[in-house]
Amino acid sequence: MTAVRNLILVLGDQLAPNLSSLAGADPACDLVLMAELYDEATYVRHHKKKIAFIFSAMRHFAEELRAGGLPVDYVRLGSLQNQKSFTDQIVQAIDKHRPERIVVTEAAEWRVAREIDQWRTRFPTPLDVRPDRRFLSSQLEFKAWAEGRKQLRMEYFYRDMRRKTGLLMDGDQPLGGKWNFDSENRKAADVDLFMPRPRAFAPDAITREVLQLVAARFGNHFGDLSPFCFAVTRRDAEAAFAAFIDQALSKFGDYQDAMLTGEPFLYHAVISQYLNCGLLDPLRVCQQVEAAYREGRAPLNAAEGFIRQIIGWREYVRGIYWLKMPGYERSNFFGHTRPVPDFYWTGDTDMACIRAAVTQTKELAYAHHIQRLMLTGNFAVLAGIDPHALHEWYLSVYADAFEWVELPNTVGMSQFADGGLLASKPYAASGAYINRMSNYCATCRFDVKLRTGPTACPFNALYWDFIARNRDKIASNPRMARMVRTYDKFAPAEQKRIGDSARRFLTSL
Ligand code: FAD
Ligand code: DLZ
Ligand code: SF4
Repeated sequence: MTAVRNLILVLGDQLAPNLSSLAGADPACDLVLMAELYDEATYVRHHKKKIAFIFSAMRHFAEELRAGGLPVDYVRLGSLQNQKSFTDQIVQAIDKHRPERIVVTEAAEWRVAREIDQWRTRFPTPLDVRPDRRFLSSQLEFKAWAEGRKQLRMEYFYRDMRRKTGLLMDGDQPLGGKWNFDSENRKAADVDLFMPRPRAFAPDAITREVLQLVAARFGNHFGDLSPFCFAVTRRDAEAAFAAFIDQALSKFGDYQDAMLTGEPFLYHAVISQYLNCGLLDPLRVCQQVEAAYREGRAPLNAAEGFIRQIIGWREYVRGIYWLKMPGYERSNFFGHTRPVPDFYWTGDTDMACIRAAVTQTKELAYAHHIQRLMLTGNFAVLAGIDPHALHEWYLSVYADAFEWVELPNTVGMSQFADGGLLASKPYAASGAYINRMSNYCATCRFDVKLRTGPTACPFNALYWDFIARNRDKIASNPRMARMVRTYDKFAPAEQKRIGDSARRFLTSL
């Protein structure tokens, strides 16, 4: 190639052939640039498996583009051409290729979008930033939806998305007569000998090379590198999703909130890492789930529950992120300051539920939603952990963690640090909830039935202490007022025991 017309920068979470930056790309004069960057792998110390997943998926995507005829300048980490950051890499590429224009699909994260925006004034080369059409609601559409509303409740946004996509609709009415079947999705799981497992893929030569690179360069990051079982191509990610539809979707709804010892996946899809980096398309997976429902392969509560997570929650948290950034990442409604405890990294705690969540996070770079929300998230809000430090923890430990989706889930949903913009009440719960939804307590050193004392489940005293500590902030919330009244009915001696138990436990952290 002689003169480059468009230099198309494809980011590590943009591995989709229908990407807006690739539309109209001409193999004769356009060039794709992809780069494995030290700064991106370390701005938080990502789980080793997450780095390996992204690098390997990037390398496979570059091969896919080349097979389709597009030339790709793929810069491997540690190669001579390799720079530390997106900006340094672009400086070098402008110098090397002298493109007429730089084309990129808008970055999903505010940090990267801002970095790219600065190129407009820094470089004479024109910059064409295109919208990310993989999302069903654009940033502008969400802002228009949010404008003038007192409360930004997901449910109303979700109904609009159902109407917009036509998913599970019967004319202008929801199929089955109801928009939301969540009340049917709260069963506790039973031990099931036929529990499905997500499809596992043996590493090919490309992945094996990446695994060696990650072991050598990021060996001191959190998490186990092997076994590595993720899909790293579109074809395999689609096969993993097809297996979910066949084997797990029908129970997805019923057991969405359940937790079970030794069962890290239950009936979850385990596809967020594929959706978030572009290997799976959000609308397409929802259409496949609707088709499974219409063919009688899944009940409505499962199909609706699944589709709501994607066109509802996933789109909604992205909208909130772009509405509130920058600044949202420093929200701290309760003024919490405690550091993230060491056992969030080691799993070394007597609390069986937290130990299970952290251990599987270390092994798999995965925990399902209720483990994130009601175990590690719930513990953090009760223990008063700094939401920003916790946000960095979630952002680094999960293979699916990108700030646009992780931050609102952590700061808004799980920590209530935005004061109730996203969630209508804090997701704070005592041990009784965990005991109802899981079997962790059966093997725990602590007694879930006890409220105070050295053998009592720590969630119990922490829960009531949280209510007492934050009464001024939560008493006016209709969904929390009852808990404040219940605390007020405890005898003063019990209130003192609760405070002492909570303090003793927190001091021991
Ligand atoms: P399933 O339970 O099978 O759900 C199907 C899909 O729905 C998921 O793949 C995901 O794309 C979407 N989804 C479900 N719940 C949510 C949600 N609350 N927000 C956005 N999408 C959702 N999800 C991420 O993708 N990245 C994150 O970094 C992330 N961080 C989180 C941090 C906290 C504190 C909490 C409480 C939740 C977080 N989530 C995050 C949301 C959710 O936990 C994961 O999407 C889900 O566990 C992924 O597993 P799965 O694919 O098996 O999901
Ligand atoms: C998360 C990540 C990692 C670990 N590595 C890279 C990389 O080397 N190159 C790249 O282009 N993107 C990477 N990413 C994704 C980015 O950090 C970032 O999340 C997205 O570009 C979204 O803005
Ligand atoms: Fe967790 Fe408490 Fe149950 Fe132990 S007793 S598993 S700490 S909820």
